[in-house]
Amino acid sequence: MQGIWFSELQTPGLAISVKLKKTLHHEKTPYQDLAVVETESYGRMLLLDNIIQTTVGDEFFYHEMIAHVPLNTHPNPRTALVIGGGDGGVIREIIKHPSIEKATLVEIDARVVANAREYLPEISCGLDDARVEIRFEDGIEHVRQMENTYDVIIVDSTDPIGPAVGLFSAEFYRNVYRALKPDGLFVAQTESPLFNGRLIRRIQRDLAEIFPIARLYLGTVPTYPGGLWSFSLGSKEYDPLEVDWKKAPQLVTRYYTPAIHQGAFALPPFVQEIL
Ligand code: AG3
Repeated sequence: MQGIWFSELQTPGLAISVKLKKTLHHEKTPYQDLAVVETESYGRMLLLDNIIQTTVGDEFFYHEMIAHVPLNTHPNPRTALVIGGGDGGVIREIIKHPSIEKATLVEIDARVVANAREYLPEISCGLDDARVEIRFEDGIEHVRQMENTYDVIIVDSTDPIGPAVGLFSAEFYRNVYRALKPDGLFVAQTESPLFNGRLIRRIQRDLAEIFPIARLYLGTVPTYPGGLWSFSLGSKEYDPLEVDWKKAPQLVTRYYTPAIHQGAFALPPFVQEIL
């Protein structure tokens, strides 16, 4: 292959390769290796420890699905918390909801936000909204300290390696439950159903023990391992399959629609088997 290619080793036997135009930025932050590159097919791309976090070309699949499913499940979400998500993509989607009064971003690495602001303006543009508060702290600690605070909590983490491991634990989910209002709900990105079945099964079982409603839904994300991605939802009261669509806000989106929302909970047999 001609030119310079970046490859992410997605599993020990599978890589995704993206042709690069140039490297815009590279640094070692206190937490991780960070790079922003310009790709030929997906536009700008954010890498953390050589793992694709997001690209300008396909970020909308992921950010719309992780944000609008929980926000439309709640009939009147006023306060939202994002853990991780320093690129700002989830925040950009959250503030499309007119009911939102405050969106808090808790990101451990300030350099992710700084670089997203500089190099990924299409994704980070919502961070300057007056309703947004950004805190550079550990999401696990933040949730431990909160009680009865948020309508919706969204965990937009990296893969469950290193510092993100705690964001996939039952103890963390119990703290999320406490940090939510009495009718609150939460969603986390939970990796590939094709390659991370055991992890997804364990998370769904943990959530079912903590929340009255625990569900799994799926969305396409072209640059993530397997191309099909999972999201796990825990809810105290509202069922994502019983949204009153007449009352839902009209959103300008590129992937998410009410029909996609409903359909995302239809699990193919190979996914039902892992649960
Ligand atoms: N959060 C990262 C999802 C995991 C991607 N994994 C992978 N490529 N191996 C996305 C951050 C976007 N806001």
